[in-house]
Amino acid sequence: MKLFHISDLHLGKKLNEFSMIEDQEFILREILGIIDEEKPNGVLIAGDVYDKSIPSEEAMRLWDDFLISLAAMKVPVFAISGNHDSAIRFSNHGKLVDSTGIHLSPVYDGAAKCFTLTDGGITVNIHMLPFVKPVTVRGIFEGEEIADYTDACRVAVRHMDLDKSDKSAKNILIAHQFVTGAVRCDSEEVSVGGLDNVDASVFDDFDYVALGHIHGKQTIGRETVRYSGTPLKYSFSEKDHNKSITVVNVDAGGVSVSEIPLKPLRDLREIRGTYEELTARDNYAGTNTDDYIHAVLTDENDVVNAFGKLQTIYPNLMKLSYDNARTREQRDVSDAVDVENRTPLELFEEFYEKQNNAPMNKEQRDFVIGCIGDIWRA
Ligand SMILES: [Mn+2]
Repeated sequence: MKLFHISDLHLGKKLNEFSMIEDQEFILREILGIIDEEKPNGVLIAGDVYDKSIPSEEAMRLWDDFLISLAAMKVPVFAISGNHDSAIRFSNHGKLVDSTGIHLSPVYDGAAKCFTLTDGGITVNIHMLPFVKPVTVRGIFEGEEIADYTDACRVAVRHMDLDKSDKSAKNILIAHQFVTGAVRCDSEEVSVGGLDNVDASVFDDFDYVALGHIHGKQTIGRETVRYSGTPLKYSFSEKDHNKSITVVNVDAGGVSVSEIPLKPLRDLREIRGTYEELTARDNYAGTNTDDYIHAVLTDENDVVNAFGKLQTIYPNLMKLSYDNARTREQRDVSDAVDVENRTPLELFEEFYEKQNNAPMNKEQRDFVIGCIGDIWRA
């Protein structure tokens, strides 16, 4: 049996004020194409379908189209809500669409939905636990001691219908939590105080844990506790990520994992060099200049209107920064001493050098001398 595991679609997300909707529509079509080719027995979607608890109309349309296509292909879908989703909006019409093979986690009420798939003598139980907070679980199981996220998940798992008597049946959990040890990146929401982590031991009874929440794909402890990561790069900290679908292969021997790479419409990448280098045709010809770009200029002096000029080559330039002596070392620009005994030029030279980590050149020095002369005369 073969299942696809994806998560964190963040439909409707904007990045540096750029709408990603076209990129998201493209990647969902890619995923549908791969599903059509590979014919998995089911698709697990581990939360954060939407970027906002009140999703945009465009985002809702994308999700609707995606589910309709999957239902038409008769591929069962198991999707849970994440911390970015509104559990109630996400599960709207959930019971109604169950019959189409599209299974959406309802608002957590103490019972995790469970479905059984069988194929070629393999039985898999799929347990769906939407994103939960301690306060949610505490409100349902009042007698239980729940101090943190680990307790909340442990109690939620203990109340699941987990039949371990049938040794041949495999149990899979879909969850959306921050499991201790996971490596974060910049596009995730960090909870205040960072106390949202869950100990992986809570999931020991599952043969595979399909996780969402962390945006870089990774396994935690064992190969079968895994984040699939986002299908697209959602921050420049992910520039070196290779996004993919996680494929969960279940056979009599156990569960193993492989990947199918995903190729985006536009990549998100960093380019680095002097302004002259980045604008030289030889250096950008043959690259996809429509990609989302973070340009790092290494010029020692700021280039006037560099952003606007670079945009004429890289229309989707998102971010511009400098890597030079000034930005590499942030010295303290403290008060000047012995002010009375030094000329205005000397004081300005010291200030300039402290701020830029480099002395003024001849041209700049002459310019300052001119300015000081003008001020003196005025
Ligand atoms: Mn997320």
